[in-house]
Amino acid sequence: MDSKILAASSKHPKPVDHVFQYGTAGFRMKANLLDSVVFRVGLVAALRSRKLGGQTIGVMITASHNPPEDNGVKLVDPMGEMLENSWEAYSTELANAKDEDVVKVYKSLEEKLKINPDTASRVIYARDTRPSGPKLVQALIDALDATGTEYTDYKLLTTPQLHYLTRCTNTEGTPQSYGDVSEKGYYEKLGKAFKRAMKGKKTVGSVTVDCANGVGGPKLAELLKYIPTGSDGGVDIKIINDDVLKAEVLNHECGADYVKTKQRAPPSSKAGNNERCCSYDGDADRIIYYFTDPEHGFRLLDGDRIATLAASFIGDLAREAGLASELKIGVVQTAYANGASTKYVEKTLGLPVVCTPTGVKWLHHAATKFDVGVYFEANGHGTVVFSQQALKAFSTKEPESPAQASALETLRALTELINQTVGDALSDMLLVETILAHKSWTPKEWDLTYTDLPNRLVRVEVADRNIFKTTNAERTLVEPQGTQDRLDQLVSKFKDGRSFARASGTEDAVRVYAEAATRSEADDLASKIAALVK
Ligand code: NG1
Ligand code: ZN
Repeated sequence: MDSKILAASSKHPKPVDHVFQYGTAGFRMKANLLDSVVFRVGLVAALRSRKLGGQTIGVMITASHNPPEDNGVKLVDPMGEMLENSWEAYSTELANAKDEDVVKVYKSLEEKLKINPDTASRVIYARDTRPSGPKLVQALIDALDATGTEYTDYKLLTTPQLHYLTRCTNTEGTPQSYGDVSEKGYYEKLGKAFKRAMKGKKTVGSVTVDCANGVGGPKLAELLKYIPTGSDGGVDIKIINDDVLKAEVLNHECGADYVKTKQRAPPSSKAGNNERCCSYDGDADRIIYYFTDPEHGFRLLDGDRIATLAASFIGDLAREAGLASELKIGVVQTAYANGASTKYVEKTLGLPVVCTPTGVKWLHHAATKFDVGVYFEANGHGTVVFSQQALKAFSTKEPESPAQASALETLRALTELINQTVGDALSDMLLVETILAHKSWTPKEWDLTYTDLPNRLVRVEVADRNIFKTTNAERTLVEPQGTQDRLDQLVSKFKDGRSFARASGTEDAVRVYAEAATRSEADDLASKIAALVK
């Protein structure tokens, strides 16, 4: 095997002087720098699979909301979760090895982790619509062939579809089976669960879906064949920005990241006042809702809104089902969640909120501590996870009334509708549509549940972002010394003021977030804190 790895590696030389890091979103950069990285990630996937006794590992080639010329690669663990933390460091180590040291580092990991090279290794993989994808897939295949790994190429998929398939592959034929191991199985599962959850209801008006000209477009079109639409009741979906043939339009002036950061609808959107709209990102693991209010203009319904909507609906159902005292329901957010949403969950919904550092893996992990854990980043990446106890309660509780039976049936349908492996724009959208249909809400009623505190997020270029060290889920700076005290003093002068600064994990910059009672105060506070950290 060593000579095979050596020969294959020579076809994928590492660009000199480039330092790679497996970050919160895997490896991500300009696609022309990624060839050696993807090859070596293939080696890591083989090691990881062998370490786990031949369980299947997922490899996704995507750069999500980044521009079309970028690409990236990330690994998916057997149950569809993100790669275990310690393996991020092994991936980084192998990605940065000199060409002549690749086999040596591979062998040293094998030895250190006590991996038996004779154990079978299995991988499944997919990519988004970027033109650089097929060439990078070849680099991956070369690594899988060199390591004697069995593999299945799922071609084009959304990131959450690959997470789904990874879990299905590893649970096939067991009592924990997550669904049929095929792309069709994914649509069938969602379609069936959506019909059950909707109970013949229909959403008010239509929803316009901006697919960011990414892989979500064709996949949503496919999903529509499995769900009730238009005259059958259900949901009336209008797809826009679904051009995957012109590479340059991917994420260009559209998509969830554009809408969230620019706080405006994509210019291509023709939706009228009060019409519900949503945007996916380039690999369809994020979703953001929005609409135009005739009085107040553009209104964003972001990840915090989806989390509060889901928590409120599931909390009500658990009460109606007589399970409220048995099940711990909670919401997980990051420090970027709007303070008004946190207050709404704690005070109005009466549910606990946990704050974790940025990065979905932290949120996901914290959510699994609840029986029903709702987690979302403000940017629209999130889902709901259910504990074994919750699943058991939903399926075994004897209903004492037709109302209880109905609530239990809706809860069971939701556990099938929600992609519990990872944030999933298609599944999250069907969840939101189900809740709005049950409540007969337009986006206006949803928007009225609470009022966001005015906030500002600024990106500050600094000489060295690594000097900024935080604690308390990134809300408190421990270094540079004294900075947090000065920050606190500035914040104390603002009504409802809150602010924090942390080094970005994906960009060479420090991000400053500030919120306060009014727009001008939030802006003022953000610029004062930005000046402080500069
Ligand atoms: P960084 O660059 O570490 O702030 C950003 C997003 C995260 C997350 C990651 C991964 C903000 C403020 N930060 O992280 O929420 O999505 O990218 O994509 O949106
Ligand atoms: Zn994404």
